[in-house]
Amino acid sequence: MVTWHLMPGNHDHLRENGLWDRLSRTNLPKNVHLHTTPGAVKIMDDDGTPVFLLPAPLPHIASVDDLTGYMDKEATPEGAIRIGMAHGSIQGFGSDGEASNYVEPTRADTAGLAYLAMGDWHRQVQINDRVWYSGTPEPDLFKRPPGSSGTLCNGGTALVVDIAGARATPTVLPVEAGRYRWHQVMKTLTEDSQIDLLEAELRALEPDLSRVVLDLQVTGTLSLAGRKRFEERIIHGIGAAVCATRWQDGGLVLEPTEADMDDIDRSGFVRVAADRLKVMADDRSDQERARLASLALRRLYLEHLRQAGVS
Ligand SMILES: [Mn+2]
Repeated sequence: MVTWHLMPGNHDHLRENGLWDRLSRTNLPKNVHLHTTPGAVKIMDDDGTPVFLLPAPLPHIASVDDLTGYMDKEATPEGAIRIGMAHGSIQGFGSDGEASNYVEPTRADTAGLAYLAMGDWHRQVQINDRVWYSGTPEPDLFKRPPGSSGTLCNGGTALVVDIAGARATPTVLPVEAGRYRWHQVMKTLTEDSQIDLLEAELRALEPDLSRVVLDLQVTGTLSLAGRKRFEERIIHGIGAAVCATRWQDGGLVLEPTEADMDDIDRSGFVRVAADRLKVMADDRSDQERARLASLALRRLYLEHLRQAGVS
């Protein structure tokens, strides 16, 4: 059975009558342990070697002091395996808006820790041989790893850490833990034919599309026929295949072609109206009017296809 050691972080920090008080009053399963105060706690014996956990729980959302500082002087029996647990930022590592609750990157060495388990950053990051961020077990935001050219977002991972002895270098094995796979796809469409390519690309994101949570950001220009195809193949087709979606297609501009206009009508008053809408849609001097005209033109197009029995 897995034994769980839980500790307050910044978003669920310690406070009176808060989450942790409520948790401790419930009948927690025997294999769940809460660590709400700093200090070495013996958690097991490994063939006679005592194993101590040194947690650094967060008493506030943000602390100025390095809460792992106490570990340097915290006594444990000679030869004991010391495992630190902290939540915050190791400075000097991509402070992309995540830097708070600073933890000294050399803490594992100064405090004689076999391993320091870090939380807060959602992606998996190795700081050094003994200090890792495991990453969140499920992704929870559309954020791709820095420098990544792929579409997969952070999170959904865990670490299996094997500690052979008090000062042995731990063996760290990244494992996939997440049920869902979050992908962020950004695309510029300039030709209708690219819709089929985009569909193929999205269908190839994962072998099991029902695990995919998709953020699709599309910009570019499409004809009315292309826009219709985009709705059918991507928004409805892909939307039905994946678990959840976020569409951002506000940057997709409609550029009706002559064929689109002929599909609406070749002549007569409807065509006259469509032509006038097209002129308004192309006139960028009035953005709001252009947007409404474009919307109206799209609806007119779809309505006429529907009435003609094409769609
Ligand atoms: Mn956090």
